Amino acid sequence: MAKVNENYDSSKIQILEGLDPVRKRPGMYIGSTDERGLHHLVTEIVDNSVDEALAGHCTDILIEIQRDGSCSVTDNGRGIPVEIHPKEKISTVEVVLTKLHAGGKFGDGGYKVSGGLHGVGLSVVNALSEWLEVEVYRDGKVYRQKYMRGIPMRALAEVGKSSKRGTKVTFFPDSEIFETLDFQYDYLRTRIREAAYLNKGLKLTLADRRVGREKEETFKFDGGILDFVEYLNRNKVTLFPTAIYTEQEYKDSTVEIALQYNDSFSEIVYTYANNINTEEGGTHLTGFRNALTKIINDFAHRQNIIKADDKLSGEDVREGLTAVISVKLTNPQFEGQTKTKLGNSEMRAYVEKALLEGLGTFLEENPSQAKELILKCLTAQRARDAARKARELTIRKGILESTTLPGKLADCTDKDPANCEIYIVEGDSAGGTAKQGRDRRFQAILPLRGKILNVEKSRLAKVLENAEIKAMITAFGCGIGDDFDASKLRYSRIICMTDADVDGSHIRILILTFLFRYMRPLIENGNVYIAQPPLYKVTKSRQEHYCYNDKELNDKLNSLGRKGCDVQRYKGLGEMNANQLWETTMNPEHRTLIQVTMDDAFEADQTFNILMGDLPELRRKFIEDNAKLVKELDI
Ligand code: 28F
Repeated sequence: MAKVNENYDSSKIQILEGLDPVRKRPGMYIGSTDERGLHHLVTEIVDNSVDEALAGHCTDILIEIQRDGSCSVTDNGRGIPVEIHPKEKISTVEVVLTKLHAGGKFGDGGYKVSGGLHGVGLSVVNALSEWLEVEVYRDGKVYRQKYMRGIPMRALAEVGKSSKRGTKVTFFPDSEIFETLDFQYDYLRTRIREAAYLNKGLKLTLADRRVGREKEETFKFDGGILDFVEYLNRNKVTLFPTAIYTEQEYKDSTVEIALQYNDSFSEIVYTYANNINTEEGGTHLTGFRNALTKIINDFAHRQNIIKADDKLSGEDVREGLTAVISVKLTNPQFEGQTKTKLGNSEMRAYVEKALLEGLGTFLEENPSQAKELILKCLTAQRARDAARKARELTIRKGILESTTLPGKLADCTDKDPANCEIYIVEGDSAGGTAKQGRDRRFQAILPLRGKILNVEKSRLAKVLENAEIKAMITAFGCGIGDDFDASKLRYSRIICMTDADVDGSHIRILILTFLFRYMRPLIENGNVYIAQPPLYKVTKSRQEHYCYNDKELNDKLNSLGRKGCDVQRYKGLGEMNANQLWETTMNPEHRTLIQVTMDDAFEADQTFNILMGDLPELRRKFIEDNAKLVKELDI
């Protein structure tokens, strides 16, 4: 466990400044003021409680979305100290809640944080809340203080007695700052579950207390990231029944690694530093990759499974790998575009040592499984060589560099990608209607005739033989996989337009799986959308009204009065004529598009895997359980 500075006392907090800058430029502190920024407030507070757990003083954290729309976080830690700050002459609680301060709990001075978006602490949340109430349970007493937009209404006061210990913060986000105040249970659920995996044994409970949305779940994983890896692989066929796990301490750092191979062709490696998702990787990831390749090759050579002059590549040893690397250190250096790349050079060696300890021992102690792993890597190497040859010999000459656009594509006249969009339309009839209804200046149409290939279970060479896939690659113009070049993308928006039925959802999932596996930056950059055709048409006295979900239908029927209303339920795009399709689904003035986001990539990955994987009983169950969700799936 990283050594947290135990005798950190309030005088050590270096007061930087008041909270005015936070309200002036909130994006500087929480990234944005949209839904992500709103939820960042919650994760900021939870991070404080997790820090208390890291320090060994907290075992339970409760997160509640209250009926009034406020959010509470309660921990059973030591409770924020209440004594009066020697210099500031206010309680330490008020210092923590009203001053932007440096000196997080990891080490002296250096923020424990990643790029300034993490660990900005309670004061930023306070500044951006219409109101915030803090309760401290400490020394048998209860203390309380209330704030409005970061301004204390009165000094911290003792309000009662209690044998409990800990801190509770309740806040109501400021509608002057945030575009939405509606907390999303599922968004918080993903983050809270992740925190439970990353802090083994820590119990986190999420409860939604809003009327009609009541729900409560508790997350506690005694296996920590070992459980995380097995969860990530839960819908996959794995090489070994349990994940390999190792935890090592070096000086004042902790390294945890969990890994498990599955039979897919993709690699999922999540890395964290002090519980922050280092999406841009860094020295811990480099160390892991170097060591993995070295350990597997050394073992394969020692066992004479591969010739001395032969070498498995990094890609070969990572095919089908699911791994989580979590390091905790006192002075993390975060670099990169979004400050989520770990820069500490010592972590490369620490992770290499930890993996050698963990995986090296496993291979020595389980020779038959080790041999299976080496053979799997050899298969990958051969397949990669075959794909490379195929690509070099034929395909490279073919679609990847071909300039002729697919025949089925009805291109737009504008050639500036920034203005243009392409609709991927299911079926020729809807494709024909879309071609008629569109605005040809900036809207291109690519009808997909057959089912596109399930890329989840196919190697690259096969994927590139599929006509529908080839058409998309050529039409988009940006290449795939390692050849992907976003600057060559011919459209700024790629819009999936499929029927609203389960078939349509399946086609959409196939398209999104292909994009997720072979053109992931399109999703990361927000280029991918899902069109929202209307579900109903309500006609009354020759007036046509379109409704996009059941709630809109009810509201429309109530406002029109149900008498004399004719309601048509759309089964597919083919039931609309060109003008209706334009007005309801393609006209930028009226249409609604869902942007496909990657907030929790591994959720998306899991969903793809359930639907695309080769555990049919699981796919059937998922669709049965989630038919509604699958229909409206917004990855
Ligand atoms: C719901 C959010 O914020 N929990 C927290 C603590 C505990 C201590 C602390 C926090 C040390 C002196 C600066 C207590 N006793 N939950 C939380 N729990 N902050 S925030 O100390 C703050 C620093 O002032 C704490 C001894 N050491 C630390």
